[in-house]
Amino acid sequence: MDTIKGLEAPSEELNGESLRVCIVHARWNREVIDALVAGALAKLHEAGVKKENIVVETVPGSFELPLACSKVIAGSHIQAASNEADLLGGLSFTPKVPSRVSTPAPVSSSIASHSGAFDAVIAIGVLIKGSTMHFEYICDAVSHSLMKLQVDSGVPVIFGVLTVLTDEQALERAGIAKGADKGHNHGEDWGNAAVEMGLKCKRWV
Ligand code: DLZ
Repeated sequence: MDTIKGLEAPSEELNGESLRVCIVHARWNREVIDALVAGALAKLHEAGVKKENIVVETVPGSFELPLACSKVIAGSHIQAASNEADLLGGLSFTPKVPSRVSTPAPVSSSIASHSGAFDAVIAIGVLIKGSTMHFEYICDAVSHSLMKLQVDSGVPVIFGVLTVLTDEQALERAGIAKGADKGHNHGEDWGNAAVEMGLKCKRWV
């Protein structure tokens, strides 16, 4: 036996057609990020999550993920985008909100809160260790903050942050390694985890 590691499939079939999911991803190490986001999206679609109920937001680096996810969960990003449109001269703005959320369009800045807009959030980042302690600090801060956010908010926040020592490890975990063995795309697992946790947390309220 080579390894005992890995994720066993859930015992029930998971139908994500009622779910609204937000992916928030960093832009550092973009090649790997893009593969991971594509893997997560593929599994969301496969599970039946509707295209119009999936929102993708980006932030600069992994360090920004916890705050962005907390804003997305609170619905504040919709308000912010609306204000941005006002600042741009009142351009008509259609918010990126899943269609089941009752939001009039175009949005006005009177919208106070969209709490409950998403059933699950997937935070995706790629942290590759360098020669300083930067990596350790960010890994620690981000993982703790994302865990706290999901426990405090009750909304599943899927930990889609690769914390790896080398570029090769990052490529392998995104299924795009250079050799014959491409590795495994962990983004797919995160998509599946979002569907499973989104459904279970709806049931467990
Ligand atoms: C600064 C930095 C470094 C050195 N490395 C990474 C990385 O490997 N992955 C990542 O997502 N972000 C990195 N960042 C950027 C920080 O996450 C953050 O965006 C900046 O420190 C600004 O807050």
